[in-house]
Amino acid sequence: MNTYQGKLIAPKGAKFAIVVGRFNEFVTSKLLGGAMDALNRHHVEDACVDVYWSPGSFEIPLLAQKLAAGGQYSAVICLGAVIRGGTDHYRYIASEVAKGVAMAAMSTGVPCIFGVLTCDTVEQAVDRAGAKSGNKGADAALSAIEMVNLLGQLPGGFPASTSAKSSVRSSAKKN
Ligand code: INI
Repeated sequence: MNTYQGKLIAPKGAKFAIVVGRFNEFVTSKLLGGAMDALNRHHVEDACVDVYWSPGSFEIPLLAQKLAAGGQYSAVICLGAVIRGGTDHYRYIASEVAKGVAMAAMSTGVPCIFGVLTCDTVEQAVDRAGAKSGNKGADAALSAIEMVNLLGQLPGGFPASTSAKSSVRSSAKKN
């Protein structure tokens, strides 16, 4: 029996994009700090990371999709903070960003990691951004490294983004 599992080792030459929403920046900047810290601790240097700020979480999927399809990045780490307000607005944003990030990954073959907090209160968001409940930005960065490593073990190996690029090209040809 063969069992495959990603190690927390980024393959040499792996490049990461981080897309981070500016809305609730007091939380998302902490997620970004946690993600960078986790990447650095796992020997991913700053030069191998590009950070893109979107206005809010709703805009994250489009950026993630474009970056993943571009073929430059091994993974896209998506960070945001959606916090329930007095209306339903929160619910629409939360469901669109979750669906959109999943679609970006599925349509390109590049891991797009969901590090977007969806919280009832500001306190919950702060807790998950480095206070009581860890740092979900750091967790997202570790998931990204693990996925890049795991995809590298699949037939075809690393870089995973090469196959994504060719699948995007071939679907573009059909249209
Ligand atoms: N964006 C967030 O990232 N978090 C929120 O909690 C939020 N709320 O609640 O409004 C939010 N709104 C902005 C949204 O993401 C878009 O930027 C905006 O609607 C423009 O498209």
